[in-house]
Amino acid sequence: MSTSSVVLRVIATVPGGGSAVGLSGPFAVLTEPPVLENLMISPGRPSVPADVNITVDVVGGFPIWEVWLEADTPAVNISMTPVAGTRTFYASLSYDAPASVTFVIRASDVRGVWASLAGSFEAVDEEAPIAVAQAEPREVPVGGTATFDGSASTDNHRIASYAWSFQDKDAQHLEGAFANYTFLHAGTYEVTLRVEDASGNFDTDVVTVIVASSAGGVRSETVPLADLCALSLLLFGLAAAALWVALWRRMFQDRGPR
Ligand SMILES: [Ca+2]
Repeated sequence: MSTSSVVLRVIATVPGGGSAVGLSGPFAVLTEPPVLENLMISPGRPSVPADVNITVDVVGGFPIWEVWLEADTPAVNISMTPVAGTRTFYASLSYDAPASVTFVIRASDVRGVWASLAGSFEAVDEEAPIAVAQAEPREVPVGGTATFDGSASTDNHRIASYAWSFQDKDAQHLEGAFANYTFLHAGTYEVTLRVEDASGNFDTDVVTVIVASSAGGVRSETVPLADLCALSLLLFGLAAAALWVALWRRMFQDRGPR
């Protein structure tokens, strides 16, 4: 316990100018500052968006005059609110973005004697974005250009990067919420969008683009085997029917009146 020594000097003056001086003491005067303890940050690792509650208990030999919270992010210097019937003071800070936060709490008693306590915490982003891949148009002729659109993707904070990837002979990579690409080969293309936030959380989505060999329709790169079989059977049937018709006509003409 810290003390200072104080001596009181009493001067008594009477009418007519006479006076007397008396000394009293020394007295021991308590100079110990208030104590800040039980600092609590809740939640301890806030995930944005989040409200962070900071509480501290302030005790001392004299009544507490005021308690302040000074933080760097956001830059504030606010008075903490006393909890009635306790020695606890609290304040709340809001975070929409990740941040490394440091703060100092200062408490002063009615004598003006004060003390401080420092703290820190990390406001983090642990929520992955939601990727939404779109393309316009979804069907293009060979030589046509499609625009990839990832602008409908969302995140609790913000999306830091958009990356498009697909295979067109070689692996193709494009960047940006919007990206244009001219297709030179017919086929069906699975275009993957990957969106990532500033904390490295990510999500993917796929949009399909069909590239037709001509403006009149979509040409497949390969014809399914079942379609080839069906076509062969049809041609064979037609040929057989034509042969039978020819035979019957030949027979009818051979047996007819001459
Ligand atoms: Ca996020």
